[in-house]
This record gives sequence, structure tokens and C-alpha cells, in this order.
Amino acid sequence: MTITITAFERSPDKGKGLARDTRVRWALEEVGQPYEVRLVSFQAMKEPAHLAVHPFGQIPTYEEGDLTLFETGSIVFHIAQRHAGLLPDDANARARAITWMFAALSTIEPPILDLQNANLLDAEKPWKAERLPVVKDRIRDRLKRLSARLGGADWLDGAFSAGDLMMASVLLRLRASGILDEFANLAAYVARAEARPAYQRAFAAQLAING
Ligand code: GTB
Repeated sequence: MTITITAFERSPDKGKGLARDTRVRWALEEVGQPYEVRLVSFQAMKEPAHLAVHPFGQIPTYEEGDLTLFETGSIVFHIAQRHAGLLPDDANARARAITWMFAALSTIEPPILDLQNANLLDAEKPWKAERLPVVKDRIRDRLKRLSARLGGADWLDGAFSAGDLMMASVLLRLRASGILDEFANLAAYVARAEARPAYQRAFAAQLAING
């Protein structure tokens, strides 16, 4: 069955791979599933046809036969459940890998989004200068713990999993801030993830549209 995802017609990052379709492309590449992409403009995202697929008018979405999904956590989890390669067979190891997916999305990503919002949406606000250091320190606090847990390991829990895919996808958005490089093992972890052939293919595919 054909898998179709949606992505920005023109991503604001001009192909740096920061928009969230990259993590879905990456998951599909890891499990060797071909996919098609429907590009949507910012205007089309808020129109009824796209809102029927994504209630919040965002990308990415995932369509496969009569199944329609939104939210990258759910999409990557679905891909990892359906196809071998992103979740271990052992039930407990699988549960731990899924836990890391949730940790990426609900513990690590929110403070990173706060920083992005402070930089973009609050750019002209008088409180920005006071707020930025607080927001950055909240990220450092999380990364300090994550760095301690990862230690010298290649991946968070044994072999590379959907948990690492999601964690690296979240962390790489921090690179421009310089904060990632304050944690040498996390910077190396993200570089290791980005060096995977599946990530390289996903990155190249989005760059071909946006670069
Ligand atoms: N929780 C949802 C998920 O994980 O799927 C969040 C989806 C989301 O935020 N989608 C964004 C979107 O559609 C694109 S990825 N935004 C349009 C809108 O809300 O109207 C966020 C994003 C966009 C652009 C960059 N960039 O250019 O650097 C980075 C990240």
C-alpha cells in the first residue's frame, strides 16, 4: 500500500532538515519503506482538505490506505510497530525504547521549543533578554541529565531504536544555539545518528525540495 506523507511546499529552514517531516522520512528510510510526498503551502494547511487530515493544520501527516495519522510521535511509533528495524523484539527492551520516544517528545522537546519561540515569536518583546537565559538553563538542566544517562554509550538503550531517532531529531534542532556542543557526548550522539545512511537519504530528500 502506498504511504503518502505531507511536507512544507517551501520549508522556512531552506532544507536544514529541521521541519518535522524529516523524522518521518528518516523512520521510513530506516525500515526500507518507500513513500510519496504531498507538498502543502502554509495557506493550504489551514484549508478544509488538509484540516480533514490534520486537525491543527500542520505537517507532517501520514496516509496509508484508509489509515490517516498526524503527530510525529504517533507516526514514527506506527512505522516502528509495523516494520522491523526500529524497535527491539524483547518486550522489555521494546517498552524502554518507546519510553525514550516519549522522553524525547515530552521531556526534552518542550524546553527546546520554548527557546525557539523566545527567539522567533518574542523577538521584539521587552522581556526577551531576561527570559532567554532562563529558557536556555532549563534546556541545559535536561541535557545534563540526558548526557549523564548516555555516558559513553552509542545509543540510549542498546541498539539504535525509534527512541534514538526521536531523541536525535529533537536534539539536532539545538545545534544553532551552541547548547548541544556544551555536551560533547550528546553532540557526538547526534552526529552518529545523522551519519546513518537512512538519515542521509531522508535529509537529501527534503533538501531536494527546499534547498
Ligand atoms: N506535535 C506536532 C508533531 O510532532 O507532528 C507538531 C507539528 C508541527 O509543529 N508542524 C509544523 C507546522 O506544520 C512544522 S514542523 N507548522 C505550521 C503551522 O503550525 O502553521 C516545525 C518547524 C517548522 C519550521 C522549522 N524551520 O524552518 O526551522 C522548524 C520546525
